[in-house]
Amino acid sequence: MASSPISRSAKSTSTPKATTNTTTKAPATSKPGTTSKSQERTGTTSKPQEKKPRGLNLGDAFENAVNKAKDVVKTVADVAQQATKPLPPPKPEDVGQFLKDAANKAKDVVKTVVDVAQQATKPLAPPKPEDVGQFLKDAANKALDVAEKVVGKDVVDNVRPYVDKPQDLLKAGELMARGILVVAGEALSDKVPGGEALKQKIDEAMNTPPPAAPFPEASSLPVAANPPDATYQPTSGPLWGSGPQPSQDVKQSATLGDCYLMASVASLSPEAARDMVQDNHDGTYTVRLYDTNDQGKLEPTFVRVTGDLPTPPHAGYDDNQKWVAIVEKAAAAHAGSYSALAGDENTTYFNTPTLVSGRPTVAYYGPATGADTVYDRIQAADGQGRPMFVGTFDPAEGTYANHAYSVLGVRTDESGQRYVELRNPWGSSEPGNDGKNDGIFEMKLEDFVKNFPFMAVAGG
Ligand SMILES: [Ca+2]
Repeated sequence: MASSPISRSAKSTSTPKATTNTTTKAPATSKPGTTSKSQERTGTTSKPQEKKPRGLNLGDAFENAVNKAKDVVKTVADVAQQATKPLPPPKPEDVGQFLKDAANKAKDVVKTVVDVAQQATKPLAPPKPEDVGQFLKDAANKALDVAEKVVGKDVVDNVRPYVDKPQDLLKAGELMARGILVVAGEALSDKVPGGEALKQKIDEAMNTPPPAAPFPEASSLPVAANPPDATYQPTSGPLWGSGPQPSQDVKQSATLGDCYLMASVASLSPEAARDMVQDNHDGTYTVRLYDTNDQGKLEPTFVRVTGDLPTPPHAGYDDNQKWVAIVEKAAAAHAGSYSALAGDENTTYFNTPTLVSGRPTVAYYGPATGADTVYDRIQAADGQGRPMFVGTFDPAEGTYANHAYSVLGVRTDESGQRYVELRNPWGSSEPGNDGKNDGIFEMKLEDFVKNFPFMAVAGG
């Protein structure tokens, strides 16, 4: 089980195979902001985990389990405190920071629960491991009692069955994390004090355009160094070709697991895509991204890159257009490396709709948010060209596990059946047979909520 819902790269495309150096995880050393994010996350993790010798005796195991269980309760209690503390007067830009904090804490919960699960499932010697199992079960139930006050009974009820199966606590941790992300969504509104205010902030954020951000003169921007974890070749093709058509142009390759970024880019409107890249006509391009600064305020950042692109390619490009590969290169330069874009535990992947649109990202847990709200939110976001993606954990209905898909829109047919339109960022490999293997496919709304419980939407 992967720790991230979205880390899969394309299995098979027309692009060359990955080489070792392009997929090796590299530390993001050249971008202080990226480093500090992972440090923050590490810093909020409850306590350093002790290295344990082989052949634990029950006393040590029990004591460790108690400590870990306490950490679970403490972490969940921290989340509860964070979620229920009085909210300041509405400022849409603060929502992004709140989401980031909530998600980081959720990740900490997952990590702690995973640690507990590992402790619970590894063979214990000497006897009576069932005592430890029972203790862990009780501890998990206590933690869930706390979580229930934060995210609501309906969410926690999804998790409780896993408590009886310690080997599935990892799954429980993931579910809980996704549930806690609902704290940043609408399910919070009628469950905890301050929820209604947060919902208002989300509504405001949804309707607030990104900050105005005209491109600066190219000559005023330094040219960013090529991200270090690729080899490059010069390119001469046009930036746009006949496009942009994001839902056709994006072709995630087999060489990089940045599906969440590619899925977000593919769900941009053509106008938004054209508006985020400027051809400087000197062999360089300026890409406008958005990130939060040290004060948690969302602001534009302009990254100027050359037209040299990785070989073998990451995002696909050809002689007709290369804007997607340019955006990907700028995002990699911003993150410090291409590998920093891959969906691993050091990636704030859910925030990519914000990165490319300038709007705060709201994460939904569909089963708790409800199909009607999910439908309405997709429809509203699509109408405003706001990017969205969904992440999978398990393979279902012909989709891949640990992968991100663009959400392109919704429709209702004559019989009242509602559908969601999705796209695999590979630009191929879709479930069903709609006559065109372009990655775009439809799914019934009820199946969508079931199969894609986690949805990230720019601006909610
Ligand atoms: Ca299709």
